[in-house]
Amino acid sequence: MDGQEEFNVSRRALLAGAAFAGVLGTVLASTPARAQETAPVTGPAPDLSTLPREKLTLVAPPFVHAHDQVAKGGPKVIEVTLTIEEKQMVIDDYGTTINAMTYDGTNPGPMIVVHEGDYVELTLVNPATNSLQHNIDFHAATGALGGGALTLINPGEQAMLRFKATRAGVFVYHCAPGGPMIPWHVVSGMNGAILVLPREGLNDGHGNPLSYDRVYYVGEQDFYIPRDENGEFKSYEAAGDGYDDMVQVMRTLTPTHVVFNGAVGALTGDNALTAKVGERVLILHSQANRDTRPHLIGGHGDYVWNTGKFRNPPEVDLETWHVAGGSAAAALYTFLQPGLYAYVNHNLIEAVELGATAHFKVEGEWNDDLMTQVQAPSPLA
Ligand SMILES: [Cu+2]
Repeated sequence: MDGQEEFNVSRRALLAGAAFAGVLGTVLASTPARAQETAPVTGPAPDLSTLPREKLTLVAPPFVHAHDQVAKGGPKVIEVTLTIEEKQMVIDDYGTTINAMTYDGTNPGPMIVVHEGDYVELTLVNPATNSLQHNIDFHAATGALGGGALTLINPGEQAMLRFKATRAGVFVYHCAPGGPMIPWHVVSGMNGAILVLPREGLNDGHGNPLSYDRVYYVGEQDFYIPRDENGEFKSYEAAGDGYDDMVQVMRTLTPTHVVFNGAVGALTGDNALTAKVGERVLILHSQANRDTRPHLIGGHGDYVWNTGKFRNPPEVDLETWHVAGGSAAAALYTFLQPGLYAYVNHNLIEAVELGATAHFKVEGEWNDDLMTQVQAPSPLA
């Protein structure tokens, strides 16, 4: 299939999806009122020209751009630009590469932070230096395949999407250019997340506000790298060259790598996440394709929104939480002991053999009351 045919196929798939979404919309519109009770109240659209505008400067994960936890004033129009970058990325210590597809050059793409009721005005840029068609599907958005149907752009094009952030939570965004292109782009790294905070900030589900001193974004990624006849990982000149081989690996549903933030070791050693004893750390964890189960070894989740949606009360005191594929979770923890903590996907094979491990380096005073070594390892008495 040549490039143009591929574009046509994906456009057809997309149009079919849009038609389906239209049917679905009709069905949903006729559901009883009761089903609507929990839906967000949107009300009449305000005159957008009267709303203040704010331009975000995004930063590379695991960091998150500066933001207010409690919104100041009313809704705003938040301007964001994401630039699609196709690039070769090294994903492990052996120099294995992938022809990655990224938003802003990183896997995951940058975290975008807004407040419930804000309008997100996203400019998506596909530079002429890229070779493929891309778009963006925001799970936080309503309609048109999450915006995917309105943002499908060829190299050398850009599009602008505006959607209202009506639901508070942390939501995945990802590329979805139609048909078999969708999983290929997602497992080539093309996903990220948006944090839609309640205007009044987070709370514990009993009306008590919760805040954080630090926030980190961990994007988990499953990669499916083809091997040659000797079992060595293959590399390809261009993304399209590896498509057929990668699909074969994808269909086994067995990733060759499961990593945090784009590569084995991206968040360990010198790149370890840092905190101090007593600090409240919010960990946002996305997985755009596959279920996972984060666990902080030697710590807990004080408050965890497993589903990442803030109108649900958080669960407390968790040991491990579940992130459904295609979603993101939020976990708040106050570190109580210093030391090096491993933060893992607690499928320990994926953590240790495939790469899904991060480190938190925590400074502070040790608390003997919480734990002490009563006897160091010594010969049997
Ligand atoms: Cu894409």
